[in-house]
Amino acid sequence: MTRIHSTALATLVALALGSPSLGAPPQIFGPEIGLDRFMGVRISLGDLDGDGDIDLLGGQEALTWFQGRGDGRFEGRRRIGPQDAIGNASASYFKGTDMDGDGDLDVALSRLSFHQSNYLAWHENLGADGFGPMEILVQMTVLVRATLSVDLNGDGLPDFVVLEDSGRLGWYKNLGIAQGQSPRFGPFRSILAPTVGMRLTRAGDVDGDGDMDLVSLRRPQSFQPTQLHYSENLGAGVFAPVRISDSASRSESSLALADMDLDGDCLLYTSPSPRD
Ligand SMILES: [Ca+2]
Ligand SMILES: [Ca+2]
Ligand SMILES: [Ca+2]
Ligand SMILES: [Ca+2]
Repeated sequence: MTRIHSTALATLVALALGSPSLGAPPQIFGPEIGLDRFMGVRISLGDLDGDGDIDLLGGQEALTWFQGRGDGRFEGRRRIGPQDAIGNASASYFKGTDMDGDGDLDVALSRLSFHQSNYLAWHENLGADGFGPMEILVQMTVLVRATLSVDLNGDGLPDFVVLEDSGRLGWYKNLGIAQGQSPRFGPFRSILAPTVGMRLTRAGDVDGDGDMDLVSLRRPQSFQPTQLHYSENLGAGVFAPVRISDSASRSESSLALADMDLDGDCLLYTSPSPRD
């Protein structure tokens, strides 16, 4: 993996190219701890039951979660949502996040398909009663490549970021919740015009000013190098014109933004395509 500091796009781009000054990453993780009885390919972490330790949300045939024991191990596989409700199988994206602002982690998810309708949805956290049935929040009429749940306007309510198949990037604002109802969402707000070759988008406070910015991975053609598209959040979900790194020397297939060393910097991690 390539580790990229976030303080300036120039730095970000330089490090994406594999700057020799980077050196080896610090050894910060202990030995691997196995997860029994779980074959899911994607996970999300969060304190779903509010007991102070991290639980594990995983996607397999349906969304399930494991209660954290507080020692890095997990137990008690449980399904998200009732057995007889509309299924969340094949969720393309899922994350434990407080969609309704009541203090507990709900599950935000999306389902993306070339053959069926695309939607953004949630399962409400009902406390001791588990999670409610899946409820669709936004029905989308275009093909969508990727989604994220993140608060872009700083009001404490997670919004949805959507990267459409056309390469158009935008977001749906979480308008909050009326008593006993699901969160309402505003109309699509465009951030980037349709752009060929957009692959995925990640969110993080790249410039350290307290709001969530967006970094997207673009590969215009299969034989061309990858670009990073940086969209700076100017506040309240208004974005500056995109800034592009156009000189990546190799292809990248994945991207993550996180403060892994907890020093307040948002770091950007990329990894090359397995074919390169
Ligand atoms: Ca927990
Ligand atoms: Ca909640
Ligand atoms: Ca918000
Ligand atoms: Ca920011």
